[in-house]
Amino acid sequence: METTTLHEGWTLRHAGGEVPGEIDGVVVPATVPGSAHTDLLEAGLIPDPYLGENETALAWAHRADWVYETTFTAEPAAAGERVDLAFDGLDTVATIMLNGTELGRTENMHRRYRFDVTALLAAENSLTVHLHSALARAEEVAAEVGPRPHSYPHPFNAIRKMACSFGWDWGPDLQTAGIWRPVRLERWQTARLSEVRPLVTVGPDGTGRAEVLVDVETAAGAPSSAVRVRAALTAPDGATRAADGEVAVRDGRAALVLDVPDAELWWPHGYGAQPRYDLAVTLVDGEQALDDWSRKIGFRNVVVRTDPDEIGTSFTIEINGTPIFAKGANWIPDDHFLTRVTPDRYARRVDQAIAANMNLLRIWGGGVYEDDAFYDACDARGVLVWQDFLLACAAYAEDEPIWSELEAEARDNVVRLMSHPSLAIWNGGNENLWGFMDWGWQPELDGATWGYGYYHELFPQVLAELDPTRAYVEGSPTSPGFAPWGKHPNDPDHGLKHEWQVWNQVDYSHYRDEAPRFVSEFGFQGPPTWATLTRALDPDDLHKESSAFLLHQKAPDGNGKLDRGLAPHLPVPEDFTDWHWATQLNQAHAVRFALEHYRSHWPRTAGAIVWQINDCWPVTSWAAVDGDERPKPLWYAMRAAYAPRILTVQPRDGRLVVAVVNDTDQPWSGVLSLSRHTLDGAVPASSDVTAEAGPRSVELVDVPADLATAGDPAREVLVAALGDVRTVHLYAENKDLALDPDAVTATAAPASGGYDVTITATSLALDVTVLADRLAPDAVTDRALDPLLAGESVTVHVATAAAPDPGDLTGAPVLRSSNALHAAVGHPSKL
Ligand code: BMA
Repeated sequence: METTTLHEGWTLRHAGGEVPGEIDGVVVPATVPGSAHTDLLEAGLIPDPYLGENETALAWAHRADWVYETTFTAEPAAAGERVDLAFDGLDTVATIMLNGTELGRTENMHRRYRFDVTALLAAENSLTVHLHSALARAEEVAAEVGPRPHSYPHPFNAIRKMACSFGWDWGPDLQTAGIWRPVRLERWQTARLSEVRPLVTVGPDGTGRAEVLVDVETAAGAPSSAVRVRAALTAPDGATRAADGEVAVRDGRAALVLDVPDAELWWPHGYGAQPRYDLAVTLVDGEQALDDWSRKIGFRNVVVRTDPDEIGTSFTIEINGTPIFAKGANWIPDDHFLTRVTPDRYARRVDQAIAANMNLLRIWGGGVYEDDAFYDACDARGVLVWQDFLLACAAYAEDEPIWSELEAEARDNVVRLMSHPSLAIWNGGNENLWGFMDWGWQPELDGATWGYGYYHELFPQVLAELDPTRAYVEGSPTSPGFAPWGKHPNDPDHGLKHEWQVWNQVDYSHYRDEAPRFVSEFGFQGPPTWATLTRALDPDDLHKESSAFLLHQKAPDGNGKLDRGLAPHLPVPEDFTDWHWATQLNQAHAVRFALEHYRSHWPRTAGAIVWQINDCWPVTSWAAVDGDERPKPLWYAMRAAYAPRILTVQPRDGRLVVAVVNDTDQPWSGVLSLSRHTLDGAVPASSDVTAEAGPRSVELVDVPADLATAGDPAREVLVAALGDVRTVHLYAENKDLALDPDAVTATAAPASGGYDVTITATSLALDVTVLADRLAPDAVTDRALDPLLAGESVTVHVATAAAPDPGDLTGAPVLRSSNALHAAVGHPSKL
């Protein structure tokens, strides 16, 4: 097999649809892989779609058609040689022409395509890809098959293009068009490996088993009897041969089994290491190698336990027989312009997940099946991947052309991704079962298909046939055994729950109303970091009612929900700078509140997947890491709440308890010290109790009566400490505390790679944070949201290559705490 990428010499030309004068008939150099938007941006013909109100100004692009064109030289096919033109991704409605002959038409960005061009290839070749408006095609298909209910204005459910291309409650309405994944020529003789499927499991005795199933495509007329498949596994040390084998290809297929006694097992982060074996597969004809394929695999078993119990039905992920508390976040495309997401960018995001103590990312169904680089990053670091099939927040027609596209896409991606040990769960889609039950679709559907056939039949059949080693769930949320008009898909006692009452309707304290079995979505909004916000908005637009700010706040009544969510908990400031900090902080508090509650209910609650880890542009959203890759205060709160060992004070059955949450393999025992502290450091009551939480378990320790309530809830906090883990529990809402607005003093000095800011509290200070990105856009701190008791200090390291004035790191608006918000509004106790 000889491969030549075709990424050079491309141009982009406008080919239809009403566009502004400067775009009409334009021809610009094009980047492949890429998109029309990024090419036009590069050519200086459109403004940056992510800034100000440019998104609105670019709405014309929804209906534009484009032509990508290149020429290339090639050797015409030799006798017996086959030449294929392979596209890994076309976005979306494409007509492909080689030397004036139409090769095919496509309308699914989630599939790979391959065309036999043996007879067409010449010395000089011209390749064109005509891209038609995906929105126009979606509208056409919707009219043909009959409209189906969907969220948001455009019928994204009628076309196999990333749903959030059409706008979402955190994403811009910019429909890209382009050749979004690599394109190449492949020349081969006799035969090639068309599909390699490793089924990787672990036997009861610890033997690792890789069953390698191979499909071979044979060039027309070529004999296949001498063609054989060899497979070899190299141990994680990179040198030792772990197993090998060789078999003949019969009827285009070959299967062999590689057994590795006492295999080193792959584990999620926090449970063990991530050893990976190199699997190399070679197709040979006698001694001549025809084609090869290699991937890193990992030995592990994945099961999701959905067992009836006295509460309802569990949903617990087990890896290698060990039940896991899933500490997760939902993943959306990391840049709306997908081709900007490099392997390094994926790695940075997955590193942030690991650094925040996560062990799972869920790829949400309105996005894409990501590049292999994403799953590689998760394989190497031990992040379990839960992959949605790409259907979200809509009813999907089960008619043609949609059914066949979904089947082809499912087959293609199940096979493409199955070598990755991190891939644990396939899921039918996002909120489509729930939408059918509760979102008023049924009168509109009037008996028409809505997608159940995909979730209940097609996807499980495809997985049973191609990759039965992963868990499958019909939808998120769902209750195991869900059937339309049967069990409600969002029942907290059965299977998966999306908790969206909080944020949309009720205060975050209501997270405690339920102890769901597994929460696969919940979250709370906050604005992006200041550096990201100010990159996107002009200074004049830096207030929450500006039309530019509101274009970057897509949630219905988003600001209203932010303000209503803030008022019960923190002082509500008028000034925008203070409001920005307060709403970021409230986001962090809300999610931490939920996570500590959920973790305290392990093993009843067996997972939490925060909506959402990342953003795809600068926007106010639920994300922990904003669109410019900067961690928001929420990220630090998640890191704390997902720490292997936490203490959290919770009401439980009318008592106050300390939940000693131990997500490690060692028991966690010792003297749990409990004390009431006044704001200025006196300790009116304290008590020591013995605590012992077994491995991977939670112990609830009653708080003695004289510590369960405060003498003065506005002036005291409860401090619980076990070993080096401590938590500070408030007896009253933060807004009702008599916090001293001037409780902290700080000094800053240059330190390796940046600055150290040492902050000291004269009386209780909460949520001490250095918002260093306000001074230097590259600045990141190693900690945030620290509580300091009277007299305590903390040193925050600010990593930056810039040289801000150290004095600016020691005061507002950079050095922040929740005390500062009391200063901003003037606390009642001070009036
Ligand atoms: C759920 C998700 C997303 C959405 C989020 C926030 O519906 O599945 O569709 O962005 O809530 O509203």
